[in-house]
Amino acid sequence: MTEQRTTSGEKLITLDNHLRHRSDCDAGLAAILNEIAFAGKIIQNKVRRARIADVVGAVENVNVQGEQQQKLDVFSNAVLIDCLSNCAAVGVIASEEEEQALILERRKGDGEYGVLFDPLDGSSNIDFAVGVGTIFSILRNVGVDASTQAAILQPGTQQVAAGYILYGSSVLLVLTLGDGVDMYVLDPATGSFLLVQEKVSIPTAKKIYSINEAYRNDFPKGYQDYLDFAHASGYAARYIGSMVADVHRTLLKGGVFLYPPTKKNPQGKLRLLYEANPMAQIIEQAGGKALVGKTRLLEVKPEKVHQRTAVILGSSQEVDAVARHL
Ligand code: AHM
Ligand code: MG
Repeated sequence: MTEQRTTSGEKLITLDNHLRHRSDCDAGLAAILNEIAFAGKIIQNKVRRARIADVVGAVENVNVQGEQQQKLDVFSNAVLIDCLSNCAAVGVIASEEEEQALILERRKGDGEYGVLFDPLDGSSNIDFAVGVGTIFSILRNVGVDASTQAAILQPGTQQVAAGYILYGSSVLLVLTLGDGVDMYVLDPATGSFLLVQEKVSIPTAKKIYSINEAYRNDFPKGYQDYLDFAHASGYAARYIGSMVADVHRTLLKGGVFLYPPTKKNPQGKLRLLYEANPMAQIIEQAGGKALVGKTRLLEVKPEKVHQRTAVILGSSQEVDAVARHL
């Protein structure tokens, strides 16, 4: 892991500056990432002022997945769509909160990227001031056709960039462009995301598992066997119930994060395109592994925008330990 060092003692490389000096980031991609970061600043402000601004709690709608929408889900979704719609490089947008992918008609054919996101993951935790986050995936906008969603139904290996913004006790942007993972922190004094770590790497092993163990009896037998192994081997359990926060801890501290198939969600609960794929790319780029059962998660060919998947991701040795039991 490379810690940023400066002569002043302050970390002063902004996200924008850092992206401008990368050969693997064209102007369109940089513009999109800056728009996502800008949306994140607006969302974090609303999250922080949630009780003051009266945006705690649910709206009457359920979303396309049949889940209760929180006021902040709706707000965050609208902010991201507004910001990304202003960006000429975006041709397609897909969100957890929208039934269909939005093809930006006026740019059909020349918006060269597709952006997929979960605007506010873990939002059922928002009323309790628990860390929540925005997860995003950026793909090349191939074969845009308003009648299909082909542009976004690409395996995770095709992601040009992926990342998340964690609205926790500080606001972090974790990003990969397919060549390592960089971490930025939002500086409240300047309103800028500042680079704090390049080439973030995940520990290869750590005896921590992160799973909703209350569903144990609903998991396939292999996962139950893994939990028995973990109990017998001195593992600790850590589960926030907010994927961004659980994956972020796993990235920095090591361990394994799992969301197996359950009787209620036989395909798993998490969404492949805008939750599992971006997190899998971050973890792989940091030196870890991400699987669905025994298959590499990033190679799954998606069939539906809101497709669900099981997830095993984290330190390579810990992911291997789970896979050995399946
Ligand atoms: P959401 O996108 O509706 O917020 O749901 C996803 C969240 C993840 O953040 C978290 O990992 C998971 O749901 C927790 O699910 P459970 O409460 O079943 O453990
Ligand atoms: Mg989510």
